[in-house]
Amino acid sequence: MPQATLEQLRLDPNHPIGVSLHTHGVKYTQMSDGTVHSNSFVPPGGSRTYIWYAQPRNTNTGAQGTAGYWWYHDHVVGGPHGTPGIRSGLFGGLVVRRQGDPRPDRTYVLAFGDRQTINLRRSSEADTCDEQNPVPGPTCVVAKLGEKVEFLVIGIGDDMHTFHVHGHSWADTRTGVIEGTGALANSIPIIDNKTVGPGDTFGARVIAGESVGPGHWMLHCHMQFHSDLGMSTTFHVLDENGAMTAHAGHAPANPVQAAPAGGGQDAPAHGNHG
Ligand SMILES: [Cu+2]
Repeated sequence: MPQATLEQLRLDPNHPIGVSLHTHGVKYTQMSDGTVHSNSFVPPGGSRTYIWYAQPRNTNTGAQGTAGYWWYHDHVVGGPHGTPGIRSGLFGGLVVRRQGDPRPDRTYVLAFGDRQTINLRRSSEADTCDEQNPVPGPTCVVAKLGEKVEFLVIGIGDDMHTFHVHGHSWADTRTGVIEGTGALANSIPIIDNKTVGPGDTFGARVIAGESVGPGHWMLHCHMQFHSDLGMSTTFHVLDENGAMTAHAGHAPANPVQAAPAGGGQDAPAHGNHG
C-alpha cells in the first residue's frame, strides 16, 4: 500500500497504522489479544498468527468452557478500540459447540449496528436476494422449508436493538433448542424478540417455515424508529422444491377498508351477557 494512502488512513498521528484480530469468548494469550496495548496487532506489510483455544467445561475447576455464540473484530484500525475498523466491516461471527450440541443446516450472521443497519445495510440494500436464484449471504437470508436455521446475532456500534423475526420463535436457551421434556424444560420461555446491545451476541435457532409455510418473513429491529428507517430485511423460506414463492408485495392493490369501530350488522358481539 502506498505510503500516501497509509497516511490518509491515519486518523490519529499518535496511533500506529495496522489491523488486528480480537475475539470474544474463546481463550488466548495476550499475544493473540489483537490490541496496540499488548503489541499484538499487524503493521502494514506484516503478518501474524493468532491462536485461540476452545475449551470444554471442567466441573472439577469450575471453568465454564468456551461454548457459545461469539464474534471477532479488528481492534486497532483508526484508534485503540478499532471503532472505524468495526464500522467498515472488519468483524465476523464465531460459534463454539459442545459435543452433542444440535447442528443447524444453515447459519446466518446478522450484525445489528449504527445508522439502522443489518450487516451494514438497510432497507432494500439489506435484502439483495435474487428471487430466481437466491444465493445465501450477508444480504440474502434464505432457507428451504424445514431446514434448521441458526441466526448468530451481533450488536455493533453504539445503539441498542432487538432481533425479531416474523412467523418463527425459538427457545431462550444456550443452543436455542430445548433438551428433554421435564418440568425444567417446560419452564423455558419461547421468544420471538430479543434485545441485543453493543458487543452482545446470541444464537437463535428456528425451523424454517415450521407451522407457517414458505414465504417472505420480515426480520427487523423492533425499536420502531430503527425499523421505520430501514433496519429490516427478509427471511425467505423456499417451498419443499426449493422454489421461491410469489412475493405478495408490500401493499394490496385494492386496500380493504378497515371496519369502523363500533361494528355493523356483521360485527361479532364483544361479550355474552345472556
Ligand atoms: Cu435497532
